[in-house]
Amino acid sequence: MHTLDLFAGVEHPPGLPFALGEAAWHLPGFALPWAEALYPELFAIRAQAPLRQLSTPGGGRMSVGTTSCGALGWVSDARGYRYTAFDPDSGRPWPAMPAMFAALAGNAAAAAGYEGFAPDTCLINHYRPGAGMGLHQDRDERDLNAPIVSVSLGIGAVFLWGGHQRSDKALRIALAHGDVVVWGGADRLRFHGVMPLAPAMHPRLGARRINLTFRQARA
Ligand code: MD3
Ligand code: FE
Repeated sequence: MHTLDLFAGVEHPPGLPFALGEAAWHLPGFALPWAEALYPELFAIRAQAPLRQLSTPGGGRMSVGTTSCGALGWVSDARGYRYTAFDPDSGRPWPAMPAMFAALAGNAAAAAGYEGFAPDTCLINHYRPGAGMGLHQDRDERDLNAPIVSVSLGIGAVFLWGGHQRSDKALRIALAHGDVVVWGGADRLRFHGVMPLAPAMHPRLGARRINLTFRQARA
């Protein structure tokens, strides 16, 4: 499979890709060779653009802490969901996307059959035990043909993989540290979510799960 130029010689870890749908792939362990290199980048991003618990248009508050890197960042408030070029908390541009992040996302997309994936944003979701994400669609991006790449780090989660109606029954998929999910095409607008996390410990990240969601928001 694919090796990253920045990590020449690092083989793809074991784990066969699973098709979740006609255009969606679960790549178990794909990000494991990158994980150690991602931590300091994550630390630097959080220092420039601290995690925050966003308000939702419905009047609630996300249980997940979020921040972004890249040309754009995803934000939510009482007015709705959108991408911005500036972090509303600081007024500064979002931290640049580390080359390592873009390379991991591009390699994972290519492994799932999507060549030329060039994300302009990476949403960083930070879960503590008890945090979760209700069923929703990702539809704030301009080009809904571009795929999305999701990287899971830290403690495990149960991912809800739904259909095209909110009421469709959702499959439950265990996502572990290092797992990558890539989806596009006919699966791009599926409802999905994350069950509230059970208490657990990860040797490197402690009692937290970090999900990196790479998107082409404006491209
Ligand atoms: C959608 N984040 O931030 S993306 C989000 O784990 C979000 O933090 C989740 O959903 C998280 O909007 C997971 C993972 C994902 C995986 C497969 C999908 C989303 C999917 C398949 C179809 C549609
Ligand atoms: Fe989503």
